[in-house]
Amino acid sequence: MPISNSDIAGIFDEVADFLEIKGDNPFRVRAYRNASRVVSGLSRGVADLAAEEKGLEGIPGIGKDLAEKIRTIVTTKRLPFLEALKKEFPPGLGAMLKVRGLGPKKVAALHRGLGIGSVEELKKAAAAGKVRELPGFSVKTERSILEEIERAKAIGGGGPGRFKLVQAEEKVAPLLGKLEGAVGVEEIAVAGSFRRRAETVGDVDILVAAASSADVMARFVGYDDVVKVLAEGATKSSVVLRGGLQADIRVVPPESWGAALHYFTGSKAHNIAVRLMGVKRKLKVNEYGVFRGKKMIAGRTEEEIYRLFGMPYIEPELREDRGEIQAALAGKLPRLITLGDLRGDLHAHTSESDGRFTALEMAEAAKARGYDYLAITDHSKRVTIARGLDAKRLAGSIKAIDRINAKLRGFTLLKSVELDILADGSLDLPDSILDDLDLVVASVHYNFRLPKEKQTERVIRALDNPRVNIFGHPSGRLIGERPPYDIDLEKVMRAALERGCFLELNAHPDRLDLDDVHCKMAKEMGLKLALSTDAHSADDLDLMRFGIGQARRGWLEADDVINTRPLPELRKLIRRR
Ligand code: DGT
Ligand code: CA
Ligand code: CA
Ligand code: ZN
Repeated sequence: MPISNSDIAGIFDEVADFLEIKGDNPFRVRAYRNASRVVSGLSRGVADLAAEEKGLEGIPGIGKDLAEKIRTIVTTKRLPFLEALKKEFPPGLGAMLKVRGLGPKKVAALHRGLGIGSVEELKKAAAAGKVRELPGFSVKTERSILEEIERAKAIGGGGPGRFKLVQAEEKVAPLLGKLEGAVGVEEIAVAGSFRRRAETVGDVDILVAAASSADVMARFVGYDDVVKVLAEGATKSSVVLRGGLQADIRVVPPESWGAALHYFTGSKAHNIAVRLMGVKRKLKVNEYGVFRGKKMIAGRTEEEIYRLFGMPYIEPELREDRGEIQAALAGKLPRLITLGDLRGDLHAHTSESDGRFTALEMAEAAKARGYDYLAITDHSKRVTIARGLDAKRLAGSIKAIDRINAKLRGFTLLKSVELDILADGSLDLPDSILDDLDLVVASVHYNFRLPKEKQTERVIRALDNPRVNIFGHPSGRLIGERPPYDIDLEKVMRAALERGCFLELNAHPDRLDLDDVHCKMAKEMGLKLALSTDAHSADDLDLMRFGIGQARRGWLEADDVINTRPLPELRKLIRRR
């Protein structure tokens, strides 16, 4: 299993952090940061390039020394240089870098000035009022350090111990490839939170049906990417993969496949609810099957188990004990949306702002995915770091899109913008230019710390403008990195419904914003959502699968999502005036 670009980028980032803590030459630090960025942006695997003569030397920003280090990482999966560097510091120092607001410089100051070497020690020192005495720190930074440590615990998702679904997918796909060919394997699936498409997973649970387990088990514990074997047995084992993700495997006899898949898919709450239904009928439900006394009466398939209890099949995304069992019994399960229901994507960036491809390239990529339309939503001027467009540049883009549309057959680029909502709820561009657009997505990118009431009013005021159609990434969270801003989303949803506009379900796996609970809330109040990728490259259009997972967790059907409509219907649906 070759090492991935993101693994290599992660190693370089770590080198840069530790060099900076050490006080090394800033140019050297920058070279590693730059290399990390370059490597993670490459569309080809660095491991492949390393195998070619001069393959690495052609990459901009990768000099001879870095190319050598990449070769070392690719062949040995380690970088002794980094390991030696880390040994110069206490082992808990790396975790301090993950506290938001603490960069290498602050961590270095805390380490040098107070001998702090871990998050625990930092928390104690901050609580004791010692941090404020360091040069460059204040009572305010001390307080925010304490808040951030607490917050990191509270977010959970993506934080210590949990991984985003996209990270788990990257690690699991090649591992499954390795296991699939094993002797005697009849079925293989990833169960657990991964199968339920939860936004983060604690570990991955691989389930195998096989008459004999020896080969598949040997392949699992012997897999290249395993850094630690936690437990090893004939039918179950656990390992830690490179990067820290834990994988569990269970091998079951084929006749128990359905029962085991049901059990290990969970959730635990759903399992308990089903088991209780069994208890009422004097049946035992476990991972081997459903039993009356010693006789197994169901368990080869999941459908068989649900049928036994008078229910149709319940999709994994619904299995959270949030009413799915009652709905199934009443014949009222939703017909969950699928990727194939979508006719277009309503949020995409191009190289005009912070995307990587032109509008034409994005159009071709969207068309190749079977879509009828794609909204080009580059940033507006306030978002300077993304080279946001002013009215004049946007007018230029509009003309360019008209020219592209004149050439495209059976596909339409929608003229749009991701319009920044300013602190007081006014909009970043004048109405006159917005009138020339097909659609406006408005989002918050700054002033996250307003009090809840102010934040809510701010957004609703933006929605008051009849040119606004969609409120983008409504909570502003970044999974595991940034909590939602304080906002009354229910109130915003009602306001959107009254005004004939929509909220976005941003499908990007770092956002998945709205969350599943708010998706369901929207559906129940009759508010439809726009399901969009926020693509910054052509490949990003494929991130839609994460949004579909989230939508399904939120019980959404095709009808609940506006971009399942053919273009003429979509146009009618979003018209406000
Ligand atoms: P995670 O890993 O924290 O993201 O969440 P899950 O749901 O993947 O949980 P995990 O890996 O601990 O266990 C996988 C499944 O196994 C879980 O969804 C349901 C089942 N399971 C685990 N422990 C129990 C239990 O104590 N009772 C029941 N009924 N099921 C359990
Ligand atoms: Ca799990
Ligand atoms: Ca597990
Ligand atoms: Zn965007």
